[in-house]
Amino acid sequence: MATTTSAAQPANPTGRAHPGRGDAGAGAGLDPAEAMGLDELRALQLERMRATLQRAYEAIPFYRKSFDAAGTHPSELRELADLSRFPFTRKSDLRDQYPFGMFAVPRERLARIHASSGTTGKPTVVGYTAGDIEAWAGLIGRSLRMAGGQPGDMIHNAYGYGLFTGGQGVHTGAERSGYCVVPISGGQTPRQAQLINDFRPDIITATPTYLLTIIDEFARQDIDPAGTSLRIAVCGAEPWTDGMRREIEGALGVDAVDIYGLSEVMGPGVAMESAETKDGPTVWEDHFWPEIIDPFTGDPVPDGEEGELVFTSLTKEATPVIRYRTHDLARLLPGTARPAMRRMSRITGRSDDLMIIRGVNVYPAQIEEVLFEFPELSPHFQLVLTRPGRMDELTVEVESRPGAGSTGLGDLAALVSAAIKERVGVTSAVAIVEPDTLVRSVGKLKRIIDRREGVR
Ligand code: DLL
Repeated sequence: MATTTSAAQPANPTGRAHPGRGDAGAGAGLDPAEAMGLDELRALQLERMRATLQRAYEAIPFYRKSFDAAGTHPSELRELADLSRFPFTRKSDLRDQYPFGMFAVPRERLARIHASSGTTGKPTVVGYTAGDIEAWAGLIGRSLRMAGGQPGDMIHNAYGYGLFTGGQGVHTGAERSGYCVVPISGGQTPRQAQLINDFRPDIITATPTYLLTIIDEFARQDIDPAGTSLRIAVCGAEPWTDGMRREIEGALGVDAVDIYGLSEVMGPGVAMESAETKDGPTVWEDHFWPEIIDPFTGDPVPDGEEGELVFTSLTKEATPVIRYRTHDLARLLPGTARPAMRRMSRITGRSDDLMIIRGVNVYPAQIEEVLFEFPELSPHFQLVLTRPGRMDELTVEVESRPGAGSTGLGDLAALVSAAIKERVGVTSAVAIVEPDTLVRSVGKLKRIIDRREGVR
């Protein structure tokens, strides 16, 4: 499948060491599962997978029906590889079971409900028992430690609060792990900059594009972003590239690390990148079993090859998911920060963001990588799709950096367009616009503006 995005390379452009801080690595303070050897981990996963399949089959009519229809039964799982005999779960299945049809526990055992917004139709609803919340909190605690945090640190939490799992998920986990949380949520950007300046937090949690918006706001308030108290940025909830990492690290003087998750599987903290290795998120495999499949045939593909990420929850009580298709494209890589647990590459893209321009598959992250090679261009861009005739056309609208001037921008646009053609293979028009003219992110940014009549 078409992609040019490479795995994250180890990078520490700030070169800042944090004596006495940081991920404990192979040392003290790890959860026992983080330090397990491969055999022990596989045995735990098999035991948990069996129990999950059994519970799903007994308690959720949807799973009983789908296993029966596929001619499988939980007793057929003798080894982990047998999971491939079980059917996938799709987002549409969760929608069809709206609101509580995927719940394995009675209403009275639920401690919380989240839901994904979903741009069309009904939201997907997920539930958590008190035990699920505790497990999630533990994974957030682990993830923050992996990012270089430690109890006592203050977290400025700019993920949105509400039905979205980002804000509340990070909040509960951080609080229970001994951190002090500032629950600012997304939006009110002038106030975000002011509070970071005044409260002096150690860690910021935000989508990478919203963090860019906050960085711009510092400039507007004459605050030097590199002079803030922040040491760590925990960014996720949308695709981002190493170019974006360098931008954020360079502007704020932080370690910027990648946190991955999705509401159907839990929320933030399904996988987390180590600040020491910066080589892609480690999947917390004692709680989630990852697979990569060919998105067209559904066949498993070997580790190291790109395909669609699929997760089976191993411990979830309220809404266990079996072989949930994420639509996220990634590769599974050998463990580094936690040797027995596999890493995932950065998400190359999700099928919802796939643009097919004159037969060429393009994801926004591929364009982002190219744009970061031009120092005159800011990280603010959007992709506009039009269909003036019979063919789709792509226009890359990108802001110049403040101070880049406006002379020669026409030549630059032609160079950028040529670079995109060469690296991504797609023909695009490039429009370089004035600083501060494109819409800013307050959470997950909508990169693609679809102006094609009658499409979608
Ligand atoms: O975005 C959960 C989350 C919150 C993750 C805060 C990280 C930080 P959903 O709203 O259900 O949940 O969206 C899940 O977002 O399938 C990916 O397409 C995308 N996504 C999440 N994390 C990353 C990441 C939350 N680190 C969907 N890189 C997923 C790329 C990500 N894409």
